[in-house]
Amino acid sequence: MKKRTFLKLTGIAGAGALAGCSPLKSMAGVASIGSYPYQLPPLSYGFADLEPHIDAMTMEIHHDRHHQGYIKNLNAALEPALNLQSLSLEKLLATIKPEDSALRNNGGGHWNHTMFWQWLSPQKSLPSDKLMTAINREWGSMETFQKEFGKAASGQFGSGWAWLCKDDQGKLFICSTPNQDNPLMTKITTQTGTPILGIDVWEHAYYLHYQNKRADYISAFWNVVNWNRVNTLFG
Ligand code: MN3
Repeated sequence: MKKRTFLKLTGIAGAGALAGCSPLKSMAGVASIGSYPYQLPPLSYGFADLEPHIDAMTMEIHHDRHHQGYIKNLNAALEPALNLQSLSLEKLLATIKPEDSALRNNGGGHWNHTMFWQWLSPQKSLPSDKLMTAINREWGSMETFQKEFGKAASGQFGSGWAWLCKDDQGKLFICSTPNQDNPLMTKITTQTGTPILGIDVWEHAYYLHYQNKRADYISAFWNVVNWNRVNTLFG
C-alpha cells in the first residue's frame, strides 16, 4: 500500500474512532463546540485530503495530539471551577482574565482549533457576493485583503493566529493574537470581534512540510479555505 493511501485510511479511521462516528458523515462542517466536558470534534475530511497544501502527518498530529491536549487541559482546569462549567465556550472566553493562564491557553486552544478545522476543506468554494462586497469595501480587492491577512499572519512574532473578524456593526477587520488568544477574549485582546476566518501560525501547523517557510504555508492556505463556512459566519 502506498504511504499516502495508508495515511489517509488510518487518518479517517483514527478521527472516526475518537468521535465514535465516521467523519465523512459530518460534512455539515458545523461541529458544535458543545460544553463541558469538551470532546475532540471529528474532522469532516481525511487527514490527507488537504494535500499537497497541508500534509497528512501534520493534520493527524495537529488534530489528534495538539487539539486533544488543549481539550484535556481545559477539562482539567474546569473540573474544580463549578461556576464556569455551564458557560458556553464563547462566554467563558469573554470572562477570562489575563492571569487565568490554564483557561486562557486551553479554552482558546479548543475554540481556535475547532474553528480552524471548519475553515479548511478539500472542496473548492468561493466567497459570497455579500462577503466580496464587504472585502472590497475594506481592502479594494481580494488580492489586497489576502496580502494584508498574510502580513498579519507572517508578522505575528512566535506562535499565534491571524484573524479576519467582524465587529458589532458587521465591519470587517484583520488582527493577530499571540499563543492561543483570540478576539473573543474581551478582557485580554485589544481588538475584539467575531472571527470568521483564522489561520494557525504555530510551527506545529506547518513545520513538517514547510519548515521555516511560514510564508509558503500562508500562501498554500488559500487553496484549502472553506469559504462556505466563512460566508455563513459572516451572515
Ligand atoms: Mn495549532
